[in-house]
Amino acid sequence: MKFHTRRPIALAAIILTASAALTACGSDDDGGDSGSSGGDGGSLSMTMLPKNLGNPYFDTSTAGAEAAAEELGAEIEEVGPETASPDAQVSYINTVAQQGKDALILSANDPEALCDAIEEARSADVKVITFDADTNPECRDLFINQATAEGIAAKQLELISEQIGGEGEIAILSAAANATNQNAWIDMMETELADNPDYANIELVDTVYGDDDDQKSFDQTEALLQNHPDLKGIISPTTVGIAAAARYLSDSSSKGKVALTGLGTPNQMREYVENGTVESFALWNPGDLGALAAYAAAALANGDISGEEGDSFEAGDLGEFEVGADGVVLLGEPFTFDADNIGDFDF
Ligand code: RAM
Repeated sequence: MKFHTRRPIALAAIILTASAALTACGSDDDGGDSGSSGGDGGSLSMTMLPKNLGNPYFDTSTAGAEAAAEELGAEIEEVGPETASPDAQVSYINTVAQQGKDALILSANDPEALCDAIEEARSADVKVITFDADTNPECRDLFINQATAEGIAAKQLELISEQIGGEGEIAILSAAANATNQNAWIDMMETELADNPDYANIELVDTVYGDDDDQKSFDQTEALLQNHPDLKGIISPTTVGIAAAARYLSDSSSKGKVALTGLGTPNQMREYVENGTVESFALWNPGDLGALAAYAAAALANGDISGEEGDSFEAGDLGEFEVGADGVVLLGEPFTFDADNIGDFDF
């Protein structure tokens, strides 16, 4: 696989605007220069708990959080299960409560199942910040949202529609069946498919789950193609799923005939864009998402903000952010990657 070094980006203003956050790539952990910080981090201690370990998306979000923690003078450690299941996350949350950490930053594998453990942690004075995949809002202090669910759903439909000429059968290859983030995006896509006349000739024929496991996602892709011989396109709103589906398609007779889009990391998707399996896909910068979560965690733990709507805090080079309704802080908008720009990104 080819890894491109991120070069100074001289792209059109629209790209810079849409992806201001994307330029601060989170693929290294050198912490950068001393810049503005989100507060006097002091000896804050934080734990980062992704859905599971071994997913490059979360490697990048953790690297972003580590860089932010370094700038804040805070300590951060990453822990997590092998599989993306809620049960597997509970014991890590219990440990954080016992350790009396200042903050827990987690991507939740279930909206409800973690709430008891989180409540224990919060009553032990741990600030709980979800990022990437939320719990029910009342369970946590803040949710750091990568982009609006509407924006993420709309982008994926726009891309698949372009790629299949606005008509035909499509299927979704998702992550785990109870993933809050993917389920919110899928709900929005279903609504948009039903309501938007532009999509009147597109039919969603199946939704399957690869559990953010590479092999299962690969096998589910094969099954989708076998079960739906007229399939024109697949949307995979998970970086694990889209990479596995691209690998399957690129070696199959469906390459170039069945379109594939969704949410992927440029480093995992580069070879499939370059070999013509995939035309375009979308994402945000997971490094920036992790960094923003760490700055928000520090601002809460330091008492700079309480998490009320309208509170604002500094997030280093990412700038100032405001807490919106339901304790949600929004990173930005999804960004589209294709053959013309994929060489500019390294994460
Ligand atoms: C996978 C995970 C993550 C999701 C991305 C798009 O890495 O499911 O939660 O946000 O895909």
